[in-house]
Amino acid sequence: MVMKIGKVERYIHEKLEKKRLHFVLIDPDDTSPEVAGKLARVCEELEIDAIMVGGSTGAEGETLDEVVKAIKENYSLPVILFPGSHGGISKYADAIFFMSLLNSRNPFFITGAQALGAFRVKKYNLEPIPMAYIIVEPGETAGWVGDAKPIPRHKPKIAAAYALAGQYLGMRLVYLEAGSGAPQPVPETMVATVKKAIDVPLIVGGGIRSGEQVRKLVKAGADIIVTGTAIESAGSIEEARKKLEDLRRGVSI
Ligand code: 1GP
Repeated sequence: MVMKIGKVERYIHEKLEKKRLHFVLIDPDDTSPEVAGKLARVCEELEIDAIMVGGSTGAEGETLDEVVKAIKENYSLPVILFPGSHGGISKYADAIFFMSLLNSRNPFFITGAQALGAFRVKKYNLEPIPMAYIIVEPGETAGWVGDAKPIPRHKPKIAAAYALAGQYLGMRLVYLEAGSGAPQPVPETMVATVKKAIDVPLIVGGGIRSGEQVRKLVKAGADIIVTGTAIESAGSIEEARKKLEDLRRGVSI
């Protein structure tokens, strides 16, 4: 049997033929459905390429469903789940990053949660997109919760080895994660070393707060940039819009 890639993954690949992408992460644990809906409307207007929904703590059940529904009502591009474990599955999303935290010390985050969630993904007809998830220092909450052995910031080769292993294990995306709210993003040298080692698209997230940082990471080789806190922490929807415009400019350079 030949595996077919799904609609959302095809959309990502087709867009990447033309430009680098910017995904916005909304964490249902920090964002009410009402605010999520408003942020999604801004993402729609600015043509943000996709919205990811998830988090390491509390992004589950009704809280998650209501936020995904509010986003779907205001946003026409893909809504992709970014689960912290098998709890982070919602039938209202379009796709799910079916991710394995490759540098976890705990097999639960490498294959355990995936086994517990697999049949629900099938039942809900969610498009699974296999993704290697690699946590870099400091790793923040995702690193602590996921029991990661975070890649030292000055060891880009270790990150590249994990990324290539992920690709050889069949994962079709690699995500380098500094952790939500990290003081600094993943170092550019690490992004460049990983990009050189792999053939699948490279996602970079955690601690990215300005268009200038986005520009540098894209220049280093990031294909997709993820930002969450920068928008979540904006004082108003108008401020969030300005922040998004700034971040987005970095991707288009
Ligand atoms: C976290 O990489 C994402 O999983 C986004 O991080 O909240 O720091 O933008 P920020």
